[in-house]
Amino acid sequence: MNAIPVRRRSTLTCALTLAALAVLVPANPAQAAVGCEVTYTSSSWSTGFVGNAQIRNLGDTWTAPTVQLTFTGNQQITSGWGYELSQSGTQVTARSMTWSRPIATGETLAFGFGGSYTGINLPPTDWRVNGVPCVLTGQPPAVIAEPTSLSVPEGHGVSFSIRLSHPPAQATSLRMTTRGTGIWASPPVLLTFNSTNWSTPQSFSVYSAQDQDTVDDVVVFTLAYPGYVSDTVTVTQVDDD
Ligand SMILES: [Ca+2]
Ligand SMILES: [Ca+2]
Repeated sequence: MNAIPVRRRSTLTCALTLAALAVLVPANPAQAAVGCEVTYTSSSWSTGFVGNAQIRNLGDTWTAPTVQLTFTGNQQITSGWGYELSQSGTQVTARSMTWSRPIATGETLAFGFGGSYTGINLPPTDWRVNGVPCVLTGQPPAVIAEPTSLSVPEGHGVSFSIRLSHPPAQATSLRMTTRGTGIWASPPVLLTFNSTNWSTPQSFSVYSAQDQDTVDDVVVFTLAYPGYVSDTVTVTQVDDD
C-alpha cells in the first residue's frame, strides 16, 4: 500500500498530516455529471394531499431520467401527472414518458401526484435522479462524504467516498485535515473536483496500524472545499489488544 506512516500519538490530540504531501490525481472515467436540486410543495387535507416536485438539473443533460423519492409515513399515491409514477412500499419511482423531452443543464423537470395518508404528511426524503442523491433548493453547496462514521479493526483499512453537491466554478483540490489519536496511514492523494467529476464519488482509504495500547483510537477527517460546507468523517479503531 502506498501509505505514509503518521506519528505516534502523543497526548490527546495528535494531528495527522495525511493530505497534500504528494499529488496524485486519479484518472476518472468519462462520465456524465449528475446533480439535482429539488423543490417540493404540497397541500393536504384530513386524509388526502397533492404534491408537486420540481427538480433542477445541476449536471449534464438528462435524456430519460428516473427520479426516486421516499415517504416517511404511510402516504399512498393514487394519481400522478407529468411522469410515470409507481410506488413500492414507501418508495416512489417517477420515470420519464417516451415523449418527455431531455432536460438540459439548468432546466427543470416537473411532476406531481395526489394521494392519501393518515397522521402527519411530511415531505418525502432521499430524492435521487438516476440513483444520485439530490439537494434541496436553498441548501448551500456542500462536501458530501459517505459514510460519515465507520469503524475499522486494528491492522486493517477502510474507505469512504467524497463528492460535491453542486458543480464548482473551477477545479480545486479538497483540503483534508485530521485530528485524533492512534497510528493511521493513508495514500498521499490529492482529490480534485472540477466541472465534470464533481458528482462522481472519489474513494479515500485510511489504514489503522497496529499499536501497543488497548484503546479504540478515533480519527476525525474534516473535508473542506472552498465555498462549500465542510463534511466530517469519524473513523473508530476496534483495538485487538
Ligand atoms: Ca492495540
Ligand atoms: Ca489502539
